[in-house]
Amino acid sequence: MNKATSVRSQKNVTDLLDVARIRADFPILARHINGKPLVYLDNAASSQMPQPVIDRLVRYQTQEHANIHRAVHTLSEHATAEFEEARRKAQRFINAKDEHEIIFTSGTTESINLVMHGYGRAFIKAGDEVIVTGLEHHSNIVPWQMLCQEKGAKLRVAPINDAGEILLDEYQKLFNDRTKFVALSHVSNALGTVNPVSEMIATAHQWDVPVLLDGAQAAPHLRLDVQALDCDFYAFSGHKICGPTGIGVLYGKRALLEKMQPFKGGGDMILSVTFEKTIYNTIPYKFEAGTPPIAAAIGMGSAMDYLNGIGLERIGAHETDLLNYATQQVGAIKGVRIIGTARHKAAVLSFLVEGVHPHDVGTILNEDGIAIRTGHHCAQPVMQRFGVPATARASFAFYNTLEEVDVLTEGIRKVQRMFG
Ligand code: C6P
Repeated sequence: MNKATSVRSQKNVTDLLDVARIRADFPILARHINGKPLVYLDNAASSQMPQPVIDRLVRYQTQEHANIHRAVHTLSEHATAEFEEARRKAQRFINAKDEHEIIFTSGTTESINLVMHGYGRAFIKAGDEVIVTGLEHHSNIVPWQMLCQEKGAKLRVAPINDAGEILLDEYQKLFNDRTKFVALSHVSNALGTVNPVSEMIATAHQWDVPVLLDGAQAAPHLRLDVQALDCDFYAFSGHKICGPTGIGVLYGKRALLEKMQPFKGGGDMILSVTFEKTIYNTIPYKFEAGTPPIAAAIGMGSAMDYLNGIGLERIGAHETDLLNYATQQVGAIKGVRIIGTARHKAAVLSFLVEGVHPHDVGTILNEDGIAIRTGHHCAQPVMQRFGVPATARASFAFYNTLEEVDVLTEGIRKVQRMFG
């Protein structure tokens, strides 16, 4: 019996998820890379797409495509209905109160930029303060830095400890009368830390400060409930939840969205236009200028159906098993250091192999068909905090197996052998 099988029988993972059946839904997982079976462990960058989602996209493109919200012909009315149904799927996926609180964007990055422009530029002024944390992806730093530069506001950063957890005391101490916004990751992409966001939101709300959650790395792994979280904004991407690229969601509380400025001007975001004055459309259309990514939105809705069909709880449980097993196996290799050891983590294992640059680790693993990400993971401040330029990062999805963790572990040993 190999190591993975013994762990699996101990943990009864197969009772939770029929991974073999699930893998059969993902054509790309049958590929060989460099003559070896693909071991895809770069899911935090982008997850793979199952056949039902691919089929949905093909059906849309071959049978249903037309522009939406514009014409009375059958195809346009049908495409409009499917697009709006995708909005309701997104609403249910995160348990938003109202479908009008769901804005389709091109992804997490655009969602955050929309809030920066629509809310930040309208309501944050010189001397105000915006809080982020030391765990953020550049997408949740740079827009707020740009805003602060433009307005003469101040960016304040909640620090993290050596495990990669936000120091809650320090976070709380940052609040004062000048604090006007908090932007915070739900799950860190570089380390996998799951942040105590409910507690952090409650603190911000005591000061009457709205909170945006960057959910890019939470949406694939956790059952989301924006009403229970009571966040003011929530952002995530379709391509990390087995959907297409070029689509994402911004959730915002109705009252906030209604008082925000549009992000982009153009068709569909207006009720009327004259050369003197434009009256903007109602939410969410006010924020969806131009022809949206219709196929991608419908495809993302189908991906949400697929994940719901398996169950986010079962997905999360299997990924926890994978992460625990990987942490144990990779962590046991002499000369390997795990970066990010928070008590509460999701699906991400960042590590360093002593004496080997992470890019070399990634290149050698790729020779054996193992896909991981190496670099700063668009989170340079996290790297700076740990005093490293880069890490190697394995990130898991529900279709990964314990046997694949063994292949990774053996791959890392091979890297060490090659570097003596
Ligand atoms: N992180 C990763 O490999 P977009 O590119 O807009 O879909 O998502 C941006 C983004 C924002 N926040 C977090 C926490 C993220 O992880 C990401 C994307 C990928 O970690 C690509 S850099």
